[in-house]
Amino acid sequence: MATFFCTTTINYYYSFIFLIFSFLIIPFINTTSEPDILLSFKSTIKDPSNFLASWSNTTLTHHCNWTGITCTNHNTPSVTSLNLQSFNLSGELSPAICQLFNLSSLNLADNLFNQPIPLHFSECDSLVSLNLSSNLIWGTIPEQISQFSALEVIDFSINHIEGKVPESFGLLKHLKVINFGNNLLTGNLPRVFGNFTNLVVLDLSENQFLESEIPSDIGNLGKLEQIFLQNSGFFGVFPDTFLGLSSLKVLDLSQNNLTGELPKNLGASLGNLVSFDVSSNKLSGPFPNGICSGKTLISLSLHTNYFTGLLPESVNQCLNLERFQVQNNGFSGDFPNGLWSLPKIILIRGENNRFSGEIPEIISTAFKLEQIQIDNNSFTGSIPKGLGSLKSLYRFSASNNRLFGGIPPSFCDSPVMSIINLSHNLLSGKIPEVKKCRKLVSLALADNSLVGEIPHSLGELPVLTYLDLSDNNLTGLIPDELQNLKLALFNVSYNGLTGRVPFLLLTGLPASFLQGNPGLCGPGLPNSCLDEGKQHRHASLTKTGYAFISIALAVAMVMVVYALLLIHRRAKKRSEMGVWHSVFFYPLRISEQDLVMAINEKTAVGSGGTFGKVHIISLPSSELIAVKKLVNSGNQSTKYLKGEIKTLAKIRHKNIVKILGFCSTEDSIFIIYEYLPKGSLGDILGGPNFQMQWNVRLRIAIGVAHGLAYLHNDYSPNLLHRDVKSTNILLDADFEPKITDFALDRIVGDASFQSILAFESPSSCYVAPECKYNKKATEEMDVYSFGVVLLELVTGRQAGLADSEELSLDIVKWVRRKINIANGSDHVLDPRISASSKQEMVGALELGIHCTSVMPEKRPSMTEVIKALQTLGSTSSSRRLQFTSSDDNSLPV
Ligand SMILES: *[C@@H]1O[C@H](CO)[C@@H](O)[C@H](O)[C@H]1NC(C)=O
Ligand SMILES: *[C@@H]1O[C@H](CO)[C@@H](O)[C@H](O)[C@H]1NC(C)=O
Ligand SMILES: *[C@@H]1O[C@H](CO)[C@@H](O)[C@H](O)[C@H]1NC(C)=O
Ligand SMILES: *[C@@H]1O[C@H](CO)[C@@H](O)[C@H](O)[C@H]1NC(C)=O
Ligand SMILES: *[C@@H]1O[C@H](CO)[C@@H](O)[C@H](O)[C@H]1NC(C)=O
Ligand SMILES: *[C@@H]1O[C@H](CO)[C@@H](O)[C@H](O)[C@H]1NC(C)=O
Ligand SMILES: *[C@@H]1O[C@H](CO)[C@@H](O)[C@H](O)[C@H]1NC(C)=O
Ligand SMILES: *[C@@H]1O[C@H](CO)[C@@H](O)[C@H](O)[C@H]1NC(C)=O
Ligand SMILES: CC(=O)N[C@H]1CO[C@H](CO)[C@@H](O)[C@@H]1O
Repeated sequence: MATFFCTTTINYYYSFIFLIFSFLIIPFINTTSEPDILLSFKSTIKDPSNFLASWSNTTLTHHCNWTGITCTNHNTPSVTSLNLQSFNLSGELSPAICQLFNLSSLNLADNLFNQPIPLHFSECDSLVSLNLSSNLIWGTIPEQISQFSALEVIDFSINHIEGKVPESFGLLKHLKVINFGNNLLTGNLPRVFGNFTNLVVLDLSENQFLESEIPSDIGNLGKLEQIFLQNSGFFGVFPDTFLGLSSLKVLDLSQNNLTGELPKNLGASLGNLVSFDVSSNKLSGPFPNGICSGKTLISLSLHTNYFTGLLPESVNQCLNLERFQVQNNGFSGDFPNGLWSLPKIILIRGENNRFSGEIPEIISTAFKLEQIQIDNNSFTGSIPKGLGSLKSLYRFSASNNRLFGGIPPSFCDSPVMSIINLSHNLLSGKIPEVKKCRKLVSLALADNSLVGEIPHSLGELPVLTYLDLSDNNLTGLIPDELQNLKLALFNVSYNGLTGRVPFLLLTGLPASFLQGNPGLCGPGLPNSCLDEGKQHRHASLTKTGYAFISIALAVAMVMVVYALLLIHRRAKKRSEMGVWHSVFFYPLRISEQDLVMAINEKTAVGSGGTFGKVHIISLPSSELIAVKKLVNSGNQSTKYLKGEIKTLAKIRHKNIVKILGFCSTEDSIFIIYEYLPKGSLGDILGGPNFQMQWNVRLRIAIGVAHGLAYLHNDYSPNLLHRDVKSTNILLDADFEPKITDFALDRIVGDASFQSILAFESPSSCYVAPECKYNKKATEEMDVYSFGVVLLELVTGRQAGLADSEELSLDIVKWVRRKINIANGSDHVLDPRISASSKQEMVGALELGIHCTSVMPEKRPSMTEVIKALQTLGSTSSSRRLQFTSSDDNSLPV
């Protein structure tokens, strides 16, 4: 405080006065009342949503009753805990709070504090727990972290903390919970973890830039219950010392670079383990002998009462185990047999290894099992009949093994079963009738030796969406009942099926694969069902005399008439089924039926947009159109839908793709766009020989910016694009960009839009970081996405692509790291472009960084972007890239 007032005033006299003055106020501050301390803390905080409204000296509420505050139960109550989690707060964290002498817990998690680690909180003498998780904390962990020597709980997870963990961290000996998960820590971990003898939870997960062996001294921590080190660049072996972790319940070492075998006695020493995950590493060798060993456990599950106390120690292994995940490694040898019958086991994943062994019948006693995935191994034996008694099982996938024998009739008895994959095995016999699994979504039995007919009962499963029965020896007709399903995939290729293909399976609504069944007939197939009659006639002609000609002709006529009637009736049925609404804003000579028939796998192009594939269709006039099929969630009335699409279709701007028309039914909406021959910028960027001059790239950037600015400002109503990315930027023959897939939220509805986006691109690097906090879409979010595209143009890299040296998938982080490590832009600019364009590229890079600022309010508007891009082309004054963390301290570098 004193030094704060002692600025370098020239006049000593005033300094002296100030000095005396500040000595006077120190004792005053020390005795400040708790409400005043809290108000002073509040005064530097931004609280846009007014969550702290109750913090006020004008109300009569006692400060212990203010939002987020907990006090002691004394007659003079005093603040012990401050919980301001998820209040949307930002601004400055003032040290004033440390004057609350009894404050032991401070939780500021899930806010927007944007600053380095607040070391001044180490002045809070009683503080035991500090939670700053999910903020925008940046910078390194300073040596002075040791000042927090009283802390027991430190949670700095989900921030942007970078750099090495300093040795001095080891001085925080009282720590019980360490959580630095989801940050940007780098380098090797210091050997200080043995210091934390009280540690219960250790989380260093999701620090992809760490490069460290697992500190073996963690194994000395007898109280440790949870270890989370997943996806953090750990290499080397699984430490032997972990065998000493007798309290351990959760161990997650997945998605690292661990090698070698697991220690031999692993099972025996992890008796309390609930969750074991070493998936996606490079571990190898046989699984430790006897982990969750089979025989003893079977007898245990039957005779627990008699055996207690007498059993060898190893029997207690794994009894608490619920989740076992060893997938994506190089393990070999027999799969630990005892796992299949553990009393609490919920999840077993061992796919993509070289395990052998059988799934035992005793699996029927593992009644908590929900999920089994053992695809791509060498399992043998048959599918246990007991599977049907597991009432919680919702996924059983064992494709790509050597399972043989028949599929037991009970295989789909679990009432929650939703995914079954037994493709690529040696299964034989018929497909049993299925009735009980009303939640089955996906059934894959491809590439086995199944015979007999496709069960009609499949048509009664209300949510079956993927059905793959290809590469078997199935015979008979395709059941008409399958038309009742809303299939997305229907594959029966390479069987021995015969007869007419049910009409709705042919019309292109599901992706149908029918080839390799010479006996099938129907429109679009090599055999049309009408021809059957003709062949028949010829055959009879050669065999019989002329006397029968007239009879044969008559028969053929009857058959033709019958077939025509049938088609007519079905077509009628079909048109009754779906009511079509269509509006063309352009003279398109295509009927709705032709349009729907043309939407199939053959016409699908490109990497597929987020909201559905695009199909390129040739009109009879040989013009091409692009059609996008969206799912109609049915929330919008047809009238509303028409209105919305008309609104979008009226947009006329040279950088925005034209909408030519649309059709809709109950299930689907087809939007017809103009066709652009060059495809999307994203496809070109990702192509094998991407080459593009800088002036072309700059023109694309300017065009896209014009298109977005038009949507944001000039078009009425103002629109947001909401899905700007390079695959939504199409190029015409002259490389003039046109943006597509704009404002689809207005068509599918906001809720569907959000959920589709979240499902199809959960961590897309085009999505602005504030989308996590703020569900309401803003112009700034579009600007962020545009900035990502601009960075793609400058670097020549695809936004989400890993390069060989780094794991970073996010181009924004990649660019910032490169610039700060190399202290300049040279390593970021696309080397394929000649040095003469460098200055303009640096300018565009700067703009891209500006647009992708973490703080939305720091981003320029699209209009400003256009100006900046246009002046780039004209000025070539020397600019130097200056970008430090203080310019935009929101993002780590
Ligand atoms: C309430 O606090 C504000 C500043 O925090 C101060 O200006 C005001 O005088 C205080 N009012 C009362 C009644 O204490
Ligand atoms: C907080 O409010 C409750 C009722 O709302 C009251 O009973 C209690 O005495 C208040 N606590 C303090 C410390 O004023
Ligand atoms: C968070 O604050 C922003 C403004 O900074 C506001 O738009 C948003 O609605 C707030 N969110 C919540 C959950 O209050
Ligand atoms: C810190 O707050 C986050 C966010 O609510 C919470 O998930 C986490 O459990 C808290 N950390 C600790 C150690 O309690
Ligand atoms: C704790 O770790 C530090 C290194 O940071 C070391 O100097 C110190 O000796 C260790 N203390 C104990 C008790 O192990
Ligand atoms: C994993 O380790 C191997 C060699 O031990 C190394 O070549 C490779 O780069 C590492 N991969 C990652 C992602 O760290
Ligand atoms: C199958 O597992 C092996 C490892 O055993 C792996 O190399 C291979 O890529 C996997 N195949 C598929 C299709 O995932
Ligand atoms: C299945 O069909 C193939 C070829 O048509 C044949 O070679 C094979 O023996 C058949 N298998 C069974 C089990 O019928
Ligand atoms: C209830 C409680 O712990 N009160 C303490 C708060 O802090 C003051 C000053 O350190 C102590 O004197 C109280 O005992």
